[in-house]
Formats: sequence, structure tokens, C-alpha cells
Amino acid sequence: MFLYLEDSSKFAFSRRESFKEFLSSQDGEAFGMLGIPFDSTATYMPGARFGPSAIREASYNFEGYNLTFNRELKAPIFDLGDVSVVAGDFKETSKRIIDTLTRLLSHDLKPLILGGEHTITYPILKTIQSRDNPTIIHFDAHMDMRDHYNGKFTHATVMRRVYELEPQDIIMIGVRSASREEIEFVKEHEIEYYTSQMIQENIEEVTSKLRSIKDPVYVTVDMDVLDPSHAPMVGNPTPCGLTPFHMEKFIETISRKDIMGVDIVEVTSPVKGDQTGLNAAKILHDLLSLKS
Ligand SMILES: [Mn+2]
Repeated sequence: MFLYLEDSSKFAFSRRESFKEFLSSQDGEAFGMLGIPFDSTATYMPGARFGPSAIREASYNFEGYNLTFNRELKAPIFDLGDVSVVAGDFKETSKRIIDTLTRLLSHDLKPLILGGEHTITYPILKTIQSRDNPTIIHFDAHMDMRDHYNGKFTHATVMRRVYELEPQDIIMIGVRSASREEIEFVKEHEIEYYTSQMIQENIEEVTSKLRSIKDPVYVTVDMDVLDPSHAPMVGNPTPCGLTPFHMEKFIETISRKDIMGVDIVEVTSPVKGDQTGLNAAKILHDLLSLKS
């Protein structure tokens, strides 16, 4: 047995014992982390395959004590590694995601997923939806509600496919770009959305809405919800976005909910120290601190 070793291939706050020992020591809420470096349908900036490693690397910049929330990060989390994805083959990749996630859920672990492009949210929610019926909180600059965009299953259609799974509800936060077809679809189906301009003017309205939504919840974060000044390395950077302060407030509100799972997608940072990876790691660091 060696002492004082770190495994930089795992998220900084992942428990270091074996998976078996970790499972046997848990009797409350525990988290299982998975990377899914699928990167095949990008239409602007590719590179989402680098997301999991960029977020893990950035996690080592954070401290065990979270000063913002006056909490010590103690929430039990085990980083299981990456799903072995097949570039260009969404069908086979989905099968592998569903198999892996089903196993993770069978151990009563709450999934924390590091993407990968946003398309992966569909097989994730297909798996979760069959067990729970969550309200989906969707952070994104885009609606991703097109019926078709270079195919049925792409980063721009993913929330339309999720909608077809008939979740309890979908609420969109930080939207500022859509097609006319998408706006008409969400209005017709009464899907609630809050633009980044609305949040800038009155964030309290949105946090009080989040407080009132039905449990359980599933959270999907496309990192392009942040302004490109805070998250430039994403598939589709879009100006006039949220700040990390807005995300702190939202995560604080959501942490009081019964969270079934979280994914953070579309990080394309190919270099160490990029602020996109840092801000993605911060969202997980804040959430895990608040769940401690
Ligand atoms: Mn997006």
C-alpha cells in the first residue's frame, strides 16, 4: 500500500478506495461519475471528446473547503472513468451508455456525467426515465428542439428527442438562440423557457420558479449557457450569456431538490487551464459542496 498518491485521471474529489469498498461504506446519497467523450455531430467547434479530461484536470484547482457556501466538500463520489464510445456511431454508443448507466443506477448511485456532445443526454434520460420521472432543468443557449438537423439524433435535436420520452416537465434556462420552428414548438407545447436577458433583469423570478418545480429533477448543462467570455471552448459559443455568479445562484437553488442526475456537456477545451473546463468543474464543485 502506497500513501499520498493521487490519480489525476479521476475527478479531484473522487474517493480513492476500490469501487467495492466505496459501495460498502455508503448508506446515504452517493454519486457515480462517468465521462462520455462522444464527439460526432458538431457543426461548428468540434472537440467535445476532450470534455471529460478537461473537467477532471480543472477539478484539481479547487479546494476542499468551499468558501462561497461555507461547506467542506464531503459528498461521497466515485469516478468510474469513461464509457468507451464509438465515434460516428451514435446507436452503438447509446447502447453502451444505457448498459453502463443501468449498472451504475443498480448500485443506487446518482450519475454525474461529463460530456461529450449534448446528444448523449438522450440515452442518459432514456435510462433514467424508465426508473424515475424527473423534471428536466435544461441550461443552454439553445433550445435543441429541432425535429431534424443533419439527422434525427444530433446536438441540435437532442431536447426534442428527450421531449418525446414524455418527462414530467422541461424548463429551459439561459436560452438566447432558436429557430422559428423551435419557438413555435415550445409555445404550442407550453414548455417554459427563460432567456438570458430575462435572467439578467430578474434572476429572482427564475430561482423562485425553480424552487416550485416538482421533484425529482434531472439537470443538463450545456456549457454554452455561460457567456463566451467565461466559456469560450464549447461547440457553439453564443454571446450575451450567463455569468458564473448566475450559475452559483441556480446551483444553490437546485441543490435543495432531489437530484436524479446531472450532465455537463459540450466542453471542447483541448488545453489545460482553459476557463471553460474550470467553470464546468466549478459547477460540480459547488453542487457537491452543497450536497455535503
Ligand atoms: Mn447549446
